[in-house]
Amino acid sequence: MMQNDLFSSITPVMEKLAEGVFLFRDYVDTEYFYTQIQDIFKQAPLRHMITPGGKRINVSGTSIGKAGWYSDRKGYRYEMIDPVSQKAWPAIPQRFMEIANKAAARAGFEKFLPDSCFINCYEPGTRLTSHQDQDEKDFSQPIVSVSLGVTAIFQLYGDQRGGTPMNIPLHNGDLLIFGGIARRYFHSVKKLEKENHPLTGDRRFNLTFRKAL
Ligand code: MD6
Ligand code: FE
Repeated sequence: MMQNDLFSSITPVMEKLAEGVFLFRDYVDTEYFYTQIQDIFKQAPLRHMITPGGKRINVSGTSIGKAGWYSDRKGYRYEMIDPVSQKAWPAIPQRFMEIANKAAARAGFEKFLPDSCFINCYEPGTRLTSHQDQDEKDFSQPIVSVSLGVTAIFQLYGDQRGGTPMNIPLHNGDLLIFGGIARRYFHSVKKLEKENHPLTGDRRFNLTFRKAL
């Protein structure tokens, strides 16, 4: 601990972007997160899932935690066993839990204890179409998202799939909280531009911490 460091005691800035939506810029230790997810991918590889309608999801993903979000012809759901590795999903690192929990508490969501974290990987040109996150049990719990690497534009709509969104650029290290009235809002991620980031190359990673069960 740097007890005498003037900055060590300063509380990170939290911006309120809308009712239920909070942003902490440059909040996490991205090298630590990136090292951890590389290790996770060895156990639960990134994969392209299939929508219930049979479309390949261009953004690849995997999960950590007790439950992992999954999609195939049978539907969207949470799975306790990774259908690819046939093993339990890797555990959420303790430090990830602490970071998500502490930020959520600052935003007014006490006792946020995620049991699932979905990790997305965006390659240049990929995007995430407008959706609601509604496969979780308890909507009073927020979702906490951490972005790594290339900047993406996160688009927040309302109760409808389209319309004019609020555009939120998410940079390396940013942490976004999505709860309360906004928990069921539609949102999307714009097509990733071809850029180079020192940590992740041309890719972007996003981790979404949830209380799924
Ligand atoms: C992403 N995020 O940022 C995708 N969902 O790559 C999400 O879909 C998301 O960031 C719910 C709450 C926060 C999110
Ligand atoms: Fe989402």
